[in-house]
Amino acid sequence: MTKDTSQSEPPVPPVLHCAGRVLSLERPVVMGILNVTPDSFSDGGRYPTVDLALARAEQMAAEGAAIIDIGGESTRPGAAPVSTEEELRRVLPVVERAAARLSAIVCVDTSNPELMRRAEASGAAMINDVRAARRPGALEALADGRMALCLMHMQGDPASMQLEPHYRDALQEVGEFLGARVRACREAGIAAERLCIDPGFGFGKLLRHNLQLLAGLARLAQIGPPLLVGVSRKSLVATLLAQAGAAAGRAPHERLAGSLALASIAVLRGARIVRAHDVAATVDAVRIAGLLAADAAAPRAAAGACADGG
Ligand code: 9MG
Repeated sequence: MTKDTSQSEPPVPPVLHCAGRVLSLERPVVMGILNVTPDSFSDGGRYPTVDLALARAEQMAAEGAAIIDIGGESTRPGAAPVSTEEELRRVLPVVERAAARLSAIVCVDTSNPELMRRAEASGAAMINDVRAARRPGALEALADGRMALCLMHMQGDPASMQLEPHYRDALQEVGEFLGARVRACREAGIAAERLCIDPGFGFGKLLRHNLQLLAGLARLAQIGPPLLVGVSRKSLVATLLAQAGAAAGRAPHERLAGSLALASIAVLRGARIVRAHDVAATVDAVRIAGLLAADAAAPRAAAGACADGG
């Protein structure tokens, strides 16, 4: 699963090439979530017009999101698929206006090759694909363009993925899957600098699988591409809170502090991009975790940064 480090090369600063722009990941960044769906689990139906969606994108960018992830198909457990026509109708007008107005990277959360092509033409610079470019035509659509791509692991599909997730060794299998998808992208002609990888917390995983992945994030980070992690408001947060003694059944909007705790742990274990609903709070958490992660890697640099602040 890991990179060959026997020939020691100087460390390459992590970057993501996004349709002609270079996003530095030397410090971890936040990807703000914008669901333009009627049925997403936490914020479905909140942005029914292009103007409302754009206002939310602007707010997240102002709060420090480096990437705005716009999705028109709910991928929550049990969600039904959406037609191509409907997905294009929901997403493209928002992408076009967001890309024209914002300096943040505009990303589209889709597995649909037709939307991938149309998104780039509308100004998107990144695709977030929970199916890791496995739909027929997806690799070709991406290879023909210059957008960055997030390859996420999911066992099964959203309609049935939480019914019976099964792994011999979740960390090993997710790592092998992500490595294989990176190779498939490279063979299709997609440059390594355009890729990031994501273990897909909650996508066909029970609590014990999510915890194995969280514990093993540093190993996944060694596969090569920058690591993206999404835990924001997920049921994993509520389950862990209940196990730790909090009241059971925390609703999605009551999971902020727990989400920040997990995001910070992810950054300390190597995540470079954190996908989140609550951008301002996550930016602060990720800044501190990023500073401490840098400190662990090169103690004197961060110690200097903390010199006059206690
Ligand atoms: C769309 N979506 C929902 N959860 C996600 C996660 O954890 N990672 C990525 N890449 N996308 C997600």
